[in-house]
Amino acid sequence: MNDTRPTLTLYSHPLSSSCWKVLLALYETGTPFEPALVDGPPKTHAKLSALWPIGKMPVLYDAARKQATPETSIIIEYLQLHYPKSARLLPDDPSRLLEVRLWDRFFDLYVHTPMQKLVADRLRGDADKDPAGVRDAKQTLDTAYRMLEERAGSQTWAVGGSFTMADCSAMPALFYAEAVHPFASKHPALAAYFTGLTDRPASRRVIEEARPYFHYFPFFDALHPRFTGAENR
Ligand SMILES: N[C@@H](CCC(=O)N[C@@H](CS)C(=O)NCC(=O)O)C(=O)O
Repeated sequence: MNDTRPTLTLYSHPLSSSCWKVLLALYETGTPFEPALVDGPPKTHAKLSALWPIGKMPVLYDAARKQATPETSIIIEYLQLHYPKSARLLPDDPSRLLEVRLWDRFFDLYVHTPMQKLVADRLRGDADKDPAGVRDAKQTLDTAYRMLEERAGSQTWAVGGSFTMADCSAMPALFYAEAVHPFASKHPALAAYFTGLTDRPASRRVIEEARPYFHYFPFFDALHPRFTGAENR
């Protein structure tokens, strides 16, 4: 009998912003995979930390190649290399590809990372708070929002007219950033881009799957009711 189970396993959690980035790529391209729930700190998850001792999720395991791939952008590039589907998230043109990589880095380093800093600080005890780090993170976000506002006015997606890896990166970063350090009221073009991102079926799916866990997010009250489901109650 043929084993029809997908060869790809994604070690992930439905609430994790980094996992959303890869889930979006998988859903956008219709690539079959099995999720393996990392319930608790990834560093204490035996299988994940054996595959990637750094202990951050997600990690993709490909049983066909017996290969583990960490780091969201590398996972997406791996998927495009070995599991190419009709929806392409990385353009063939080398100059456009470079631009996609730049904006993918931009969202990871200058939106996602400072957003995570603010979330982590909220979870820390009073003695461990880092006010200077929080101030720096907010400044980085403000600069990023200004740059993105200018950019969003002139194109539909992060890089031109088609949805790419940079948009997979943008969606979770902006989703949680809007709750921890809001941008939408001051940056209309960025807000419109964010609405376009969250309206995609793949985004709706990751949000839906995260909904049972949203109450663990320390800025839960700042999430828009259309995302938590409160709007429909
Ligand atoms: N650079 C990594 C970041 C991954 C990341 O920050 N993962 C978070 C979840 S959103 C994590 O595993 N945090 C647990 C920890 O740091 O212990 C990537 O792009 O994959």
